[in-house]
Amino acid sequence: MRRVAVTLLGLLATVSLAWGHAELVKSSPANGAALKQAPAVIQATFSEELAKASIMRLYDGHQKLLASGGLDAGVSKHTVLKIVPPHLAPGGYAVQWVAVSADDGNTHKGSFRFSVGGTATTSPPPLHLIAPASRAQLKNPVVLVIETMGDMSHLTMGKSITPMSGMGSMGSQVHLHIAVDGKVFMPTTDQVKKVGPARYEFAVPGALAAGTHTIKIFWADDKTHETAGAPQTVTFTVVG
Ligand SMILES: [Cu+2]
Repeated sequence: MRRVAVTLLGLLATVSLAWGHAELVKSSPANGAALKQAPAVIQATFSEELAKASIMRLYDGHQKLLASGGLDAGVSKHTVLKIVPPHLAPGGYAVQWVAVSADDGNTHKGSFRFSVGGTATTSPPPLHLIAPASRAQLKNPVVLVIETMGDMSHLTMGKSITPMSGMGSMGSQVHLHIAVDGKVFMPTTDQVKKVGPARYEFAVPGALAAGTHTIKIFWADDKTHETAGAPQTVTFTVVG
């Protein structure tokens, strides 16, 4: 008698969904998704309420565990598993989930995959040195004109001190380096003046001695500060 009542309640609660099996309804990213930017959050929605023991794990392309997560506390119905991943570099990822049904403890496993970036979207935007012209004869101060379609406010060291840094720098992993005769400057956002739709000026600090100088500009990796894009080099002469 009691058993029948419980079963009926269960049926009512789960409506027409499969009994005792939490099925994956949808995920974000979707299975097979090719994302331009790394996801800030990974979520999987199931067909029924899950027990706390449910877990979801994120692996990189080398099967290395990157992060794990459980029930999404932000969703009142316990049907969503969530992972807040670290920043994901371009590559392929797999998410494995173990869904434990809240009602009967049945376990169901599965996985989905997605990828981040492609060469076209994750390599830094092209960088061009418009001025000084090669072999130009200049006077101090030497002002560089740089052309890039990239948003310089997200591509300079200054991004780390803006309040929106976490969001702003999400898609970029590089910052501008300017090497003057081998001495590297990492301009902050306010040291790179926007002078056109895709043009920026940078005034070389101090006065350069009369003679020949070489300037190299390039994107550098945010973590290693190593060259992350093709450098642009110009050699010019400062006349006294
Ligand atoms: Cu740097």
